[in-house]
Amino acid sequence: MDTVQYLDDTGRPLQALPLGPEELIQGYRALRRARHFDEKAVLLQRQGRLGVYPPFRGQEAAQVGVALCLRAEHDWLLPSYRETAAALTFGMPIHKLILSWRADPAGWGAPPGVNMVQFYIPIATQIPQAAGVAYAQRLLGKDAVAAVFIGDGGTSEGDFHEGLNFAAVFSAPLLVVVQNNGWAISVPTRKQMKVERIALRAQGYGIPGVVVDGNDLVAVWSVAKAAVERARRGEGPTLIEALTYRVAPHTTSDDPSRYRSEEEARRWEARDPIRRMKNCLLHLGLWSEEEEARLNEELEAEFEAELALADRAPEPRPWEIVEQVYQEMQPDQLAAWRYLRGEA
Ligand SMILES: Cc1ncc(C[n+]2csc(CCOP(=O)(O)OP(=O)(O)O)c2C)c(N)n1
Repeated sequence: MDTVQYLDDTGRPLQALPLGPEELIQGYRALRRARHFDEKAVLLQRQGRLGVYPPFRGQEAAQVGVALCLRAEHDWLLPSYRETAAALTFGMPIHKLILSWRADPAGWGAPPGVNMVQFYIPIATQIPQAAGVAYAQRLLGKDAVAAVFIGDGGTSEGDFHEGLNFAAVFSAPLLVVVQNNGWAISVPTRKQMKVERIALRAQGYGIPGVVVDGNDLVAVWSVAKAAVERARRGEGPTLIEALTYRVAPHTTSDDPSRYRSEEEARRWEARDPIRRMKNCLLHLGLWSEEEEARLNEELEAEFEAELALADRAPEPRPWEIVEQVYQEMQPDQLAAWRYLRGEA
């Protein structure tokens, strides 16, 4: 299968770009904002101010390109734990994301006007749920779409296939974005499947499958745009495979040197999505080092203000741990809740 690509590895356009100057700059700023969050989050985790955190370094374009096609108050985003960049670009406030990765219930749930479901930690359960959310939009007579993300490893799960088949059969307005980052923790993609490309599987469900250079923001954005338009027209789901790489460890608790070569990571770092996009802008005369310095200051100030907001949030109370599972607490939860409150 051909891979959709607009920029070469250094960021030079390979063909006429389908995005205007304003969109290109908006996209670059979103990429930088995501990277800034990720770098800060890893530092906070190292200081013990964040729980276990799954970094996305290297995967910014694959997430940001999709989120930029969606309208937060109209469409739906169902991210896995890896998609903080998508959540941020979609409209989740930074302090909420910080609290979320502190496992503080105050960070869970999206504010009004941001249709995002909390990050999924179990693998692949989000796919059938996203198919349902997307189908519900049709039943409600809206032209809203749902976008769901999964990793290459997650596509080995039954839920992936069930969800895709349901979405295909019911023409649900769904984008299924597989971030193929080469690894499911320590298991390489070649041990997850016998097909060469995950996008080939789309044929088995009777829907379009597209392979895109996941480190090329222009390519991801344009592929996602086409899939969103198709879904809004009522033509059903698209399976997008974004080829990318997890430069960072699987989580802050992982040590990738135990299973992959440093040389592999270095090869991918040379294809960094942010450097490519910056070079593209410089090449087109749309960016300067002064603007870069201003952007850095802006991002730093924004993050510091949001971090202060997160730090001011009240400590979660122990009994909240059982409060948010069911609409009504079950008898054993009620007992635990009373115990934690010191009432039993
Ligand atoms: C149902 C389920 N099984 C196992 C796990 C443990 N687990 C967490 S991440 C992971 C690997 C996922 O790899 P992939 O889908 O490629 O996503 P990536 O982390 O690379 O983005 C596994 C097996 C889980 N969270 N949920």
